[in-house]
Amino acid sequence: RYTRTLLDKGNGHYNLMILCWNVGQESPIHNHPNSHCFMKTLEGVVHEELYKKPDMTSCQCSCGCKMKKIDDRDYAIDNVALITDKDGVHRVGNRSHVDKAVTLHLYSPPFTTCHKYDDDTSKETEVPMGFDQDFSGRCCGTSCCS
Ligand code: 2CO
Ligand code: FE2
Repeated sequence: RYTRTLLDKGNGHYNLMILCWNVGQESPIHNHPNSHCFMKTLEGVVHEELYKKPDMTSCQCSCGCKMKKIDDRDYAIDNVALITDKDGVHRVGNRSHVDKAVTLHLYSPPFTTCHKYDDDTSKETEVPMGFDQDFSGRCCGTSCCS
């Protein structure tokens, strides 16, 4: 799966992180609870699919209904995306078979769990958002960013 590296905790106001996407890697469909998610592509191209949850009152199947795709876009180097739960939920991935991708993410306020959504049933599951590396306590120049 893609890796998440924490760069800065913004005194508790935001999390700034780098995500690295190997060829073909993608996230599940997920939300960003009560937060603003800014994403900038630093290397490669990432693809975003934007979804809404289906209207469960008109869902005919007792096992649930498919997530509704409402948009689909590529973000090349320096392109910036913004998503909140009001806009929908999304899946992000690197569709290249050749090139890796690197993205910079700012989440304000920070969050530690999100929900993922099953493509076919829209079933929601809470998942912890872990980091593979945490550089937020590193010294930068003469001061330490704790
Ligand atoms: N939100 C996902 C994460 O922090 C990455 S997709 O872009 O928001 O792992
Ligand atoms: Fe996301």
